[in-house]
Amino acid sequence: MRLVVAFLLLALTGALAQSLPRCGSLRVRRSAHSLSPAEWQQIRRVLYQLHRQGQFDRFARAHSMVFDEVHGTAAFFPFHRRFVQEFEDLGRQIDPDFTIPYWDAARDYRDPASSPILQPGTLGGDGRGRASCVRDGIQARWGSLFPRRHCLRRDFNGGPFILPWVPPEMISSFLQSDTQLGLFREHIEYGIHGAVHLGLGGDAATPYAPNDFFFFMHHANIDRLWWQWQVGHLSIFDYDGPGPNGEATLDDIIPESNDVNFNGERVWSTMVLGYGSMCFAYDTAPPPPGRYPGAEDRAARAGWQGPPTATLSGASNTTEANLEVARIHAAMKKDPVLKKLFPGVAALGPPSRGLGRAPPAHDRAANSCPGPTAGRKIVYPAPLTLAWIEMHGFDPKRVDKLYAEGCELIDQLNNSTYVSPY
Ligand SMILES: *[C@@H]1O[C@H](CO)[C@@H](O)[C@H](O)[C@H]1NC(C)=O
Ligand SMILES: *[C@@H]1O[C@H](CO)[C@@H](O)[C@H](O)[C@H]1NC(C)=O
Ligand SMILES: *[C@@H]1O[C@H](CO)[C@@H](O)[C@H](O)[C@H]1NC(C)=O
Ligand SMILES: [Cu+2]
Repeated sequence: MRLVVAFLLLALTGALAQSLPRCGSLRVRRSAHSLSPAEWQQIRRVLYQLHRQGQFDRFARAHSMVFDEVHGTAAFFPFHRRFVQEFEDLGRQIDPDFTIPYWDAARDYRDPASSPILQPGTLGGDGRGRASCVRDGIQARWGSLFPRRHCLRRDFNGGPFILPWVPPEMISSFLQSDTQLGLFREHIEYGIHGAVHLGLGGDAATPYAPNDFFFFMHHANIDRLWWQWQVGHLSIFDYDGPGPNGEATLDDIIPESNDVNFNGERVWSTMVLGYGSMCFAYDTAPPPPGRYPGAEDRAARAGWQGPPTATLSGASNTTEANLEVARIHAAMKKDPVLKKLFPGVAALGPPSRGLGRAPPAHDRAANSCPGPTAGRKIVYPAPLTLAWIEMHGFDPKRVDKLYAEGCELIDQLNNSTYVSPY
């Protein structure tokens, strides 16, 4: 009997008992907003080769094959982390410096079509003509083979515009207040994840979205947010939600297909950046821990360095994130209800601790004519479409409930002294 119990314990904790070697070198994923024209050209050259090799077709097919297993389930985060890394590795065989930039899409949420990432020198804009073919940017006039031969398509969801995405403040609130990874996953998946796919339209709004390189930049960003959540919360090994056999576990196999196969790798091997094959980090997120976290995870985290706002804000721009955090901190003095929505900011104490002095809530930007980004009320994100909800098998009532809560959060901020830097 005792032997059986011991065996069961071993089976349960087996995954966590293992550890992975530290990466010899780390590639640092940077914000796409910070890349130079020359860097975009460098990316274009690598993508051109990957396209010729058929990798885009392969990844589009692979993503379609596992689609139901990796959306609306706990596997959403680990699968996409592993999937993007696999693609990045292929790019590095062509150019050892190749790194997938992340697209901090929330920064562009008010008017996404005017994003610097959707211009002729970057990803290019809306599709043109009857078939909505992409004609500019680093994938101009590309053909795709999956699911059948077609031009790479984009079809913005607001005509020539893209409907608003999710404001960074909302993501900041999720980062701070979601104590369950499962809830955070829902907030991200029904929020910024879906908003960007749907906003671009065309291939981006289908299971074969990897035809469009935006997919990898978008998922690198989703991955950055997951990492921030992992570091900012109780354990970077937190994993819950629907799995292949009921509740998900770290021993689940990462969903794979013949096209992109991970040799039966388990979810746990993706959990810690900087270890095993997860040899990447994010320029504005906390760096990998100094040693592989085990049961003593919390102790390992205590010595963790990073900018104070790194786990409090969904935004990657440190200047803006600092401003956001300081302003929310100032606003919650008058509107204590904000403390529940931003517990991380509330816990900061006087803003002198690492944040710099809080700027007055109503500074020049707030009182002068609103510029293109400053001093305006936050706008609501566009809701997911019913077709998108059905394609993913989400529960529409659940999606609507979380959406309504998000709108309440915006109302709370709009009704406070808070002025958004975005
Ligand atoms: C960060 O935000 C500030 C203020 O909006 C802006 O001036 C700066 O260019 C941004 N930095 C990057 C790298 O985008
Ligand atoms: C807006 O803020 C004021 C003052 O803080 C408060 O009295 C009022 O109830 C708030 N309204 C809403 C809808 O939250
Ligand atoms: C906050 O913004 C939303 C969306 O624009 C708006 O409907 C709401 O009335 C605003 N609240 C305040 C207090 O301005
Ligand atoms: Cu996906």
